[in-house]
Amino acid sequence: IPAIPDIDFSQFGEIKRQPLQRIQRLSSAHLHRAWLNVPHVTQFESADITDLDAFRKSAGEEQGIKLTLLPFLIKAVTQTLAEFPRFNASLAANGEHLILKKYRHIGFAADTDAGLVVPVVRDADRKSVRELADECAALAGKARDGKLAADDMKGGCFTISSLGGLGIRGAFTPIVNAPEVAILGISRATVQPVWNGREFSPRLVLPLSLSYDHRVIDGALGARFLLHLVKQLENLSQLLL
Ligand code: CAO
Repeated sequence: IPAIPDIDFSQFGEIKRQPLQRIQRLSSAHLHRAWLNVPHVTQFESADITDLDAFRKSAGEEQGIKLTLLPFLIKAVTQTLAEFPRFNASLAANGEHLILKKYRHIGFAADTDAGLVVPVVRDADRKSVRELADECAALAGKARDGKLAADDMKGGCFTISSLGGLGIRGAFTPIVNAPEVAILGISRATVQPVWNGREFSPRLVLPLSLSYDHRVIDGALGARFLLHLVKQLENLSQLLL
């Protein structure tokens, strides 16, 4: 691709050169590769998580633990992947076949001072929400302390990038974490007036942004995946199975 010209910016004013940290250099190359190789499509949807959030808060209080949305999202994603195996696959390097994975390891993007890392929860489909919460907290702690081992970041099938904790409400277009074929972006849930057929009622609405590799997933499948995910998030008894 045509290179961006190397410019001496000091001709325009004072500058300071800041070397990138190791993780930033690695993720920069990785993201660039994914951006150039994967034809991305992003679809947006929202889920009514009013009931889920009430349950999350009361269960957290009851068990005396900090229960965030992330473990519930992982649970809903693993249940949805079970119905849509193409999202739990990778495209062979020669582009001639799909490799469908029978395991469901879920990565989540974690923001650290050293840069972006993606720890992976192994066999997330076989774990309870409580186990997922404990494991996410442990992995996020290791990430913040710069203590993740290479193995903690390997083998992911699907990634969740949650910016909700930062307070940003707008949807965004996450880059697929290739060789995975899809990634789910989460923004801040907000209370919104939702028409229930008779009146507007205040509901907690969570914005979802799903990016996928259009070589593997077409728009109709993307839409079905998102709608199924919404159904899982909105149906507590199903989600907690
Ligand atoms: N809507 C509303 N509130 C949310 C929310 C959402 N979607 N997501 C999190 N919150 C709340 C949590 O419940 C928590 O509230 P309390 O402090 O009142 O309990 C608060 O926001 C902080 O949550 P958190 O972000 O610390 O926890 P988490 O489990 O949701 O996320 C982690 C953990 C590791 C994903 C997160 O800390 C992080 O690093 N996010 C950034 C990911 C990132 O950089 N993505 C971009 C990658 S591409 O460049």
